[in-house]
Amino acid sequence: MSINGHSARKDVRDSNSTMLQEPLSINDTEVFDIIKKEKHRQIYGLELIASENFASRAVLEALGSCMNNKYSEGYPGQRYYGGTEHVDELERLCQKRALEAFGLDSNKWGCNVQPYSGSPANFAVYTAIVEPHGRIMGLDLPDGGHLTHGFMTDKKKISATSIFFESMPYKVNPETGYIDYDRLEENARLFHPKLIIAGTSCYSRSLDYARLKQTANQNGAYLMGDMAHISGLVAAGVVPSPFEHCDIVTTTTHKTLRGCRAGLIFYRKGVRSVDPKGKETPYNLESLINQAVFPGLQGGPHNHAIAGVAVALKQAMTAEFKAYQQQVLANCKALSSSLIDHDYKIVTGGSDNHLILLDLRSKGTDGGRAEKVLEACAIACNKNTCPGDKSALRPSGLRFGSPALTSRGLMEDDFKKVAEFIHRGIALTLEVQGSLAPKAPLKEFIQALAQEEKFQRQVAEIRAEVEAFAGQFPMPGLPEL
Ligand code: DSN
Repeated sequence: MSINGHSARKDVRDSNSTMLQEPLSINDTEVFDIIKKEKHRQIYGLELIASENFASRAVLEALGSCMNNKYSEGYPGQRYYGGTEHVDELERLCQKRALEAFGLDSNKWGCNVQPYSGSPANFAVYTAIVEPHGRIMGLDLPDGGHLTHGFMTDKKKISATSIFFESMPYKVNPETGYIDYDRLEENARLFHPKLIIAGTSCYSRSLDYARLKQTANQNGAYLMGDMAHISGLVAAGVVPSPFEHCDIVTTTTHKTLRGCRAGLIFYRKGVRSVDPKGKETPYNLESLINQAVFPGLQGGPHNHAIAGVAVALKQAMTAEFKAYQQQVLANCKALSSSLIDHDYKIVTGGSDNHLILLDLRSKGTDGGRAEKVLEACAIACNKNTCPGDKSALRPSGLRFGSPALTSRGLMEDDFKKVAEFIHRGIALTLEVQGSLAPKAPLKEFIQALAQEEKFQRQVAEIRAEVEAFAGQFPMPGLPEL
């Protein structure tokens, strides 16, 4: 090897080492700058999206660790790769903490911690226990259910759940906003589902799990709880738990549970039923669910995410976490009652959990327009259909949640202030709308908001106050990113 050849190899090694060791701020300023802008948005904005939260520094450190580098298809003790002794230890720890955090006996429950998130977790359960074109009933998306619970429209099957399985939704009563359990029971008698889903994405009341289990039993169906939105509240024991009545429970880990983005599937073990002659039928969920996750649907588990989830689950068992969840409920009630004081209608009249759904029909506007104005004012929330909406294309409501801002330390009085900001944003929405023809499309509304000087002035005024207010509260997470 020539001297030159040697030095060329050394150059390769040095430059490679530089690329591998440089901090993000130097190595990729483009991505770094985008992250900084997003961090600024999170610090100086009001994050009211009900499914979002701020993960802790420890969770983000685990997520950004070397656990990202390891492949480990299979399960602890039975992997398709070598070098898995530490990821085995981590996965077992995460499983143990998952059961402990929800007060579950390991003889009666198991947990698969490998799902990449909530949607894959749900699909894995369907794949495990419902045959192709088998029947599933979940709360309809426009009524507060989730896409993966089987959403389809009159024209199109939207969710893969409705493509590969037969889906019949259940609904809320359009007058009250509460789930119509009687109608669900009637329809289930006709449809004979294999699986009923007890889960929501936008429903501000606790589910009647006992009633849902009764309906499932009448049809020999499994009951699956999807507690993605409320799992932190369940772990803290401040809302009813799905575990008492469900056969299977799925969750994401980044909403009220405040971990990194991932999913969990809890399944029952032991005896499923005993017939009148005393013959026992065992649950067979453990192997079905594990096989559906891997090798059925997924490849290697995201070990860095499992590490982050394990950290979040440890935090979820603390007294501080329980106090946080109690505050999430108190703050949501404060937001709800302040908006009612400002003469807004809240679907079901209030909330038992971390979210509310504001019905803007009586105000003569809709969620799409209000969401745009609030976004311009640095208030993040999302438009949502209200019970009885004729079209999902023009949803009448706005969904607000308290978990994220509660993680930043806001208390009830702060949420009253948040309600005032929302009220000012909606008043501006009405003003912009009033300047246009009655049926002006959303595009025209957005144009008027962005181009009319008087509207921009008001947006800038509200935004400056929101930013000054939000900027006072500490932002959890990594110090720089
Ligand atoms: N995207 C979540 C939500 O906002 O409710 C559900 O997955």
